[in-house]
Amino acid sequence: MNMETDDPMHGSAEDQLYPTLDEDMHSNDSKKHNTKAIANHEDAEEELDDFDLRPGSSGIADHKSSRPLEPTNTSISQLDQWIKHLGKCEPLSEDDVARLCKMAVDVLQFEENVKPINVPVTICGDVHGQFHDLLELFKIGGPCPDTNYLFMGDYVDRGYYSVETVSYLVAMKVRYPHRITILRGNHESRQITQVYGFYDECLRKYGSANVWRMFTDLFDYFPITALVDNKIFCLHGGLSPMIETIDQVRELNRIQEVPHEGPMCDLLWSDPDDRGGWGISARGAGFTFGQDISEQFNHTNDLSLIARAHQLVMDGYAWSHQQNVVTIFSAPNYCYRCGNQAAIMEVDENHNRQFLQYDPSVRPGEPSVSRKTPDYFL
Ligand SMILES: [Mn+2]
Repeated sequence: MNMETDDPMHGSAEDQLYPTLDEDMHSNDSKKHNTKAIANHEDAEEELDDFDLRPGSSGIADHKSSRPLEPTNTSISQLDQWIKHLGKCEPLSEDDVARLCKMAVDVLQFEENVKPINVPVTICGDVHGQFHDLLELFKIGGPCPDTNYLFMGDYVDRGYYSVETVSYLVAMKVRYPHRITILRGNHESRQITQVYGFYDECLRKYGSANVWRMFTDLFDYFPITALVDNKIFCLHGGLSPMIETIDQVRELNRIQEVPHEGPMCDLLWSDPDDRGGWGISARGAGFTFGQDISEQFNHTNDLSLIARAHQLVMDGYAWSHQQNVVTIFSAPNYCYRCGNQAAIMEVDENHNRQFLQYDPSVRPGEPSVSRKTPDYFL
């Protein structure tokens, strides 16, 4: 399978660490800013200082708890209120985002780099700020906490509602910490969000970069991989030439901005490829890896499958490497123009897998659709 030939948007819908200047998802103002920021990589650090990029500058992690946050009646009713508000696609106030992010630090800081997860669980790919489609996802897959969810990153950028999308998922995470897992994608990063939309959206909706600073500080705490019943290794991007065993992932220090290279970068940026071995990625970060690499990794770690997201696939899911790897993409009609279906993968108590595909959410005034018949059993 070659996902690139399937992809009508190849080149403009694929993330780049250092994108070319013909990216077209931005306003003129932000384009000016971004052009300046990325015109010369040597100057990038100077430019970024303008926005006080220092991790921790939001203060959300200044007073971390020494043990996981225990929900109280007060915090539960507060969270339920926020979830209800966000469910109408209305952003929280800046003060409430600060409260939410502080609570989330005290949940996420205690999660492992490789988050253990039990079946049944429903595994989801990129959402990218398409808030109405996220609500559709929960309709198709069943509401949380009745259904357990694992999201594999890329909540922000590209779509118009990154603020509402990430606020909603983080609020759900704090409200139901044992029912939903949110991994980090390559877009959950200070650098990438300044180029692909989340930074500009925060400025537009809040009038300052404070909310962006809080969320990007929070992203440093997101776990980077998950392991479903010791059999399905889940992550945003793919494998790394520096990682042979899952134990090596456990040893990484993940509480930092996504680095430009190295194992943590690769896990969030790499892609499977038809070519064998390791290859240079056109994205400018991570690697491509062949079937030989996936088979070896699954054999070494006694895995049945690598589940990952990160690439647009027209059916919402796509197998590669003779079913050693599956790609799941959960943003239908990506960027509101790619024409792709979205999918999620349910894994039941017996490890049966079932894909549920869906189209863009129906907007007010249009007829609603019911849960689709699954098209695939294994
Ligand atoms: Mn991605």
